[in-house]
Amino acid sequence: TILHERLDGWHRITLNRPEKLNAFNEAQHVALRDALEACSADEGCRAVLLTGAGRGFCAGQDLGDRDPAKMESKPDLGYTIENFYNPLVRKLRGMNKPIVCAVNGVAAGAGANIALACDIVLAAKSAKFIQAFAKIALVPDSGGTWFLTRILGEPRAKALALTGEPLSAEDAANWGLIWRAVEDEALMEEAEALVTKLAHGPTQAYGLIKKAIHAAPGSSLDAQLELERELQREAGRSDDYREGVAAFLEKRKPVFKG
Ligand code: LHQ
Repeated sequence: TILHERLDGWHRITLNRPEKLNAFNEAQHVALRDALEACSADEGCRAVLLTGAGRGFCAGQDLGDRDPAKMESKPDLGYTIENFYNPLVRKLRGMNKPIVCAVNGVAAGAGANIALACDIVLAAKSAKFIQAFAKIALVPDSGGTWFLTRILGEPRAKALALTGEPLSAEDAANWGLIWRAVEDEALMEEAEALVTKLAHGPTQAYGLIKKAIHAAPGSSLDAQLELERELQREAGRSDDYREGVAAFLEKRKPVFKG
């Protein structure tokens, strides 16, 4: 259900059910969770690349898995959210190293919102982001209502969620929902270059940067200034800070150990 490659300083995780556009069943959830936990635990892993096999990134929940017509009682989707999607979004956001998402094709339903939970999102120009939920009478989940409203504001968030209309990668980039839309053929090369660069960066500082940025929308300026002070205190004690300054003064490239 997934491919997990341990590369030089970083790991690539590929959702791998291409015949279903990498829609999630429980096995894929468990495999992804295990892979992300392995990335967290591996000190040699300083960045993660998440992508999908085949022509799609992820079509959200595998709807074939749960045909309500075949169910005896009404389903409890809250169970699936609580046990699989919410922990996944928390894991992606909470990972103390950067996660790049290379959206290689359609990202629909929870698949779209899982991409948005990653730190830097690159998408192939042919990819589309679809809040498909309302089409099957559901509500955007996996943080969708939060990400869309925070990033785009109510008007666009509501229109995307209510209509389920696809958003092109280029519009997503122009709207500030993702980092960049790139030519399809260039996607993997660009994503690998980015994740390689991050894998050579000051990993601890990156973790602190994520923390600060995640806290910002819910904080007052005063609270955020205090948080920045504390995080800077921590960053300033790192070997990488010492190396960064030394390299600057010696006019050479820093060698960060993470
Ligand atoms: C699929 C799927 C899919 C199974 C394509 N499942 N097979 C949380 C908690 C619990 C329950 C419910 O949900 C959630 C969160 C959610 O994610 S809800 C949203 C679920 N996702 C969707 O509603 C998206 C459904 N898929 C689509 O609308 C289309 O497939 C998109 C727009 C993604 C792609 O369209 P096309 O490029 O035209 O491809 P296709 O529709 O022909 O799909 C290719 C194959 O993949 C096809 O199988 P087949 O055997 O006919 O070749 C699809 O049945 C299969 N597939 N998505 N979610």
